[in-house]
Amino acid sequence: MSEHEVSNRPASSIILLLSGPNLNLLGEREPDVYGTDTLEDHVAVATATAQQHGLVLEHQQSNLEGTLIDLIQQARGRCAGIIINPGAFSHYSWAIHDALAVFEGPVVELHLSNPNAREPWRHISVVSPVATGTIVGFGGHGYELAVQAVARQLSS
Ligand code: CA2
Repeated sequence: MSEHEVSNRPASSIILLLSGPNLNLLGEREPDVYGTDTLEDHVAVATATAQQHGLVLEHQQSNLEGTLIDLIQQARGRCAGIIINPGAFSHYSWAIHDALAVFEGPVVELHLSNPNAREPWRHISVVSPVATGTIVGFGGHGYELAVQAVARQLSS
């Protein structure tokens, strides 16, 4: 590329994977709903998929809404994309909605289960309107799909 050509490639190759409340318990309880894999297992899949695309995956889990918001804010200008499973915050955290709304890169909302097929209160996501796209109901495979989706968004 000459010095006058403009690249569409983002300056950063970091994908931030955020896991919300109680996801640290994966593999311990409710295997019928969330499977037997641990969060560590899912992060390993996401990390390997990112590497295949020349990207670097960073993962953070928090049970605290404010911590997740701080991490989203700190990703601005530093990370190329965000994958977030906001857990139950998906259904009522307008503060996470507002933080994601000002992130400049692609945002994938990820759920292990399909909340739309569960209790009515899980049918609403306040995060979905500010996500580039949403992946739900594919269990652990969703982590691979989410990284692939971000990689495709970044290369288009
Ligand atoms: O399906 C998903 O990924 C969810 O984000 C999981 C959240 C739930 O509130 C959302 O509606 C859908 C809950 C995560 C709690 O995970 C646990 C794992 C093991 C034991 C207990 C909870």
